[in-house]
Amino acid sequence: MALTTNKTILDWLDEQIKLVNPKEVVWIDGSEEQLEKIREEAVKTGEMIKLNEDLLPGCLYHRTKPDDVARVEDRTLICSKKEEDAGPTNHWMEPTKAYKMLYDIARNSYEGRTMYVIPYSMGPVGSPLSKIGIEVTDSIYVVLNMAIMTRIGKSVMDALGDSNDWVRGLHAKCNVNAEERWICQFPEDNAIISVNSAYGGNVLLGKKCFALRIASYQGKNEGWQAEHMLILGLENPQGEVKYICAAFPSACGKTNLAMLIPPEGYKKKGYKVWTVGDDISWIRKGPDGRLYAINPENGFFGVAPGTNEKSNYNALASTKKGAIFTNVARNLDNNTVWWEGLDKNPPVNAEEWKGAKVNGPDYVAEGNKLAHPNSRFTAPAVNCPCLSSEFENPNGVPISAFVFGGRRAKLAPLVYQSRDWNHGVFVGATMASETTAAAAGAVGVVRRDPMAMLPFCGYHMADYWQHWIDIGKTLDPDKAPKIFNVNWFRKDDEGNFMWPGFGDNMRVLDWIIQRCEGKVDAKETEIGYVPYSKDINLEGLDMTAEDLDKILDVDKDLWKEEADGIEEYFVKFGDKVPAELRESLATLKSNLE
Ligand code: OXD
Ligand code: MN
Repeated sequence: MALTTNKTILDWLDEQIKLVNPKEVVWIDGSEEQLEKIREEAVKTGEMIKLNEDLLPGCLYHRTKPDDVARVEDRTLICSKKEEDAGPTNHWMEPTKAYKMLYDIARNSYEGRTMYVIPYSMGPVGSPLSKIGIEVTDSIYVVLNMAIMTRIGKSVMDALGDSNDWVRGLHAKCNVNAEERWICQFPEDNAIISVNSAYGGNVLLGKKCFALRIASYQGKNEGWQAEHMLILGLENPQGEVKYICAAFPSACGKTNLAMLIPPEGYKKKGYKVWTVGDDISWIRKGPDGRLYAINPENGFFGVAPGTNEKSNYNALASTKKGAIFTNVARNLDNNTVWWEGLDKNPPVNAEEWKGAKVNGPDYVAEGNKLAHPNSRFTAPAVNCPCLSSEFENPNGVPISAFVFGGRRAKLAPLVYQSRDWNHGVFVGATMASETTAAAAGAVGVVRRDPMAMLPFCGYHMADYWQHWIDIGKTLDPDKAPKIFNVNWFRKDDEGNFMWPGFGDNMRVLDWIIQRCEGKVDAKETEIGYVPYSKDINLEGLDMTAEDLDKILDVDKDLWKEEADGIEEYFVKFGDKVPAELRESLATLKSNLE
């Protein structure tokens, strides 16, 4: 039975039913009873495997098709009426053409199958910062993942009432045919259609499709921001908590930073880090004039390889119950999971991610991977030992600092602060990361990824920069978050990382908060404010102030090359580049003269 009388929803649903032609329609009401029945069915059909009930209670295992293991950026389209509104960094298709193409692919594709209707809320149900979506899907895997990643069910429909402010999402697995796989966003219609995939980022429509691509466009029109940012709270020994939002491209340790465990010395003094979110922030000005952020998600869809007790104790702990593992390896002796970097003992009696039974140690020694490099865990946020008590706060948390970061072997210092908001926007807009050996292609090539939003901005990137500038104009400079850049990845001439990273990044966050509180001075350089090495706490680290100075150094020649690179990058955006960003570039250039 329908969970709503909202006519806009019922009419839309009728159209979807006529299109895909399911054998039955099941509304997901959010009850544990219904979810348990669905889990049982998934296990019965073999779509999911139940893992060891003692070691991983309530956890399920799933494999996707080997050619359906990651987001597909070249098949992800922004379907705005005008191509120029999608901008030069997005793939675009005219909406009428896109709808026709997608309807032709999806038509009758649910034949003999069940249509699940998932009402979900991004953000706490009923919060003024939250938004609602409906995803219809023919995948049980999607239902069970959405049940972890979002708030679902009847209460969501009650909160929406008769409103038309909800995002339409159609997912059709079809034949999971890579040649006809499309992930399409229609920002002007509040609509998403995803066909021929069953992989997380392409099919959990609340995440990248809604919470970033559609929401970034909504935010521009409604005066708020959807950002690819973690949110963490840093508690000092007096019990005061300051919140930071941080954006990093993939493979820069975002989930690890969100769940950081402070070094011993800090822990002893009483410092703590609390996680509000690990991937996405929705940000809006509060009544006191400060910016407030919520995490629209309700779980973590994290990369498994590399996650271990040491690199991210809290993420690992989050996966111990009620989680879903996708494309990792299975240990057949005890029916648990394994991935590269979990520990040094690949299971002997193993099933690799595609399902072949192998001898784990031999298989790994031959240079194979037991888990897919992009294998994932879907873990409920409530499992996270360091989850912030503000996680459910409908008003969000007040943001003291925005942090941008990337992987730069030689260029960016460990940390620097922008001179002001507009310069901070320039720092975010021009951020870049060097490609690693983990991905195909040349290593060490600089890829610009503005605010880490390159694959996620639902409209013209330069208009998005302008939106950042415009937000800044509405803020009292004393209340605006301060903007920083970090680089955990500086290397010496021998190619060794110069900074220990992980928990020790706390030392940098400490400096950032002290800057926000006006408690510490900084050195004015060509690129912004850089710490005096004496002001970064090195207690307990095998590192001298001289070592630190090397990581804080600003190499003028390299920065001149960088400024030229930025100038060249801006050409792509023509006269749409906000004047404030051009000014920042001009200032950078003249500072480097
Ligand atoms: C993610 C991503 O999965 O950014 O969070 O790709
Ligand atoms: Mn992400």
